[in-house]
Amino acid sequence: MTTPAGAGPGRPFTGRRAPNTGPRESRDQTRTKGFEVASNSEILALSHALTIARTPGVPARPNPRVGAVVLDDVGAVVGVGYHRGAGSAHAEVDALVSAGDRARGATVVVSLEPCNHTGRTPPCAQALIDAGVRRVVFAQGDPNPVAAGGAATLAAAGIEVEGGVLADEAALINEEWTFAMQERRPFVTWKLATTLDGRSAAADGTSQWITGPAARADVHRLRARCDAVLVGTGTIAADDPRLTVRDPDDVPLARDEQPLRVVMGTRDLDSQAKVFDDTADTTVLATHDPKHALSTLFTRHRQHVWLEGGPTLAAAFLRDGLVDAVVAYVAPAFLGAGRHAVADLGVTSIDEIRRFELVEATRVGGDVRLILRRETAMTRGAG
Ligand code: AOF
Ligand code: ZN
Repeated sequence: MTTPAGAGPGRPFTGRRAPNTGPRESRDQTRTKGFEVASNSEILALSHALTIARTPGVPARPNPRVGAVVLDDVGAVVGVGYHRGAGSAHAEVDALVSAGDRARGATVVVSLEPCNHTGRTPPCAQALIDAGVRRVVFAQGDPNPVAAGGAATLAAAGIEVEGGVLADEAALINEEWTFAMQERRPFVTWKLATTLDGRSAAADGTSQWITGPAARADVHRLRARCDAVLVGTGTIAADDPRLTVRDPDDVPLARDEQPLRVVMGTRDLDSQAKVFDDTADTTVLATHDPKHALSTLFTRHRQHVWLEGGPTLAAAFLRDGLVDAVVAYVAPAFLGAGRHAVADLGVTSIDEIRRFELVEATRVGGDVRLILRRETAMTRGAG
């Protein structure tokens, strides 16, 4: 199977471009007098912190991946730390522990603005103040309103603070988390498998299999990176899918590692449907409104929805502009009749076409996988 560039462990497969990295004012506010820019050793330490943040095996959700480095006054590394997942120490605290007494008077370089809140752990801003650090350099401003404000707290305590250094690179480490925090809804990736003539089932409704085994294994790999798999009630009735993440031998991941299965719509469901088995958690959202479904999922701490269909649900999301990325598996095959991959979008004229930006085209077994992103003002002008 082809492993695409940009889809290796630790990199969001959907992304190339950094999302916005928080309000501009918060960056300017955090700059204190006398130190206009980060030094070379700080920038080097920051890129080290970004690498540590991506330590393999660290979960990408629900918390961001964060790395930190402690430098003494000649720029030598005296401590490193990273966050290992919700409930464990934040990166700054992990690095302070590793530096011990050498943290006093030191510079702490961290990939995310230190938090200001008591969540699962106490506020890092206070921990940095208590440790007696002299200076803090961070990359991404914290887009999470619950935790933000650490830079101002540090500055008020007399600590030099520099923010926004390598901010775009840092935001890419936690792309979907950043998006969800900023937009107050999960990032949506729509997955479809289609023939060249845009069909996802034959005239009699059969759809297994349009794409080959490599593409199907790829779906499971990418599905595992999301925290919710969303389908409409129509898909449950038509296909009775399991919607779990399974390995190539069809063995499912442990239940607590499975994305939440979400069925939306108001049609009655058979309680014996496979989606209600105990391989993974399942929730039913009795709504047809994509916006409503996404805001409900956001309140349930979902940050990345994998939208699997069917055509009516996909059309509803497309019409509302709520598809952020598309993963399309295209089989070199034709059906000529049968269910379309997407239902009516209300487009009657070519100037209303729903166009995306093509990010990647990769051969996967005997099929092609296209990765598309929402078109932005920047890419529209680029031609
Ligand atoms: C992390 N790791 O290294 C930093 C974080 O409620 P909590 O304790 O889980 O805090 C989570 C929030 O804290 C997170 O959304 C982010 O805004 C902030 N900083 N979080 O998980 C870290 N520095
Ligand atoms: Zn923190």
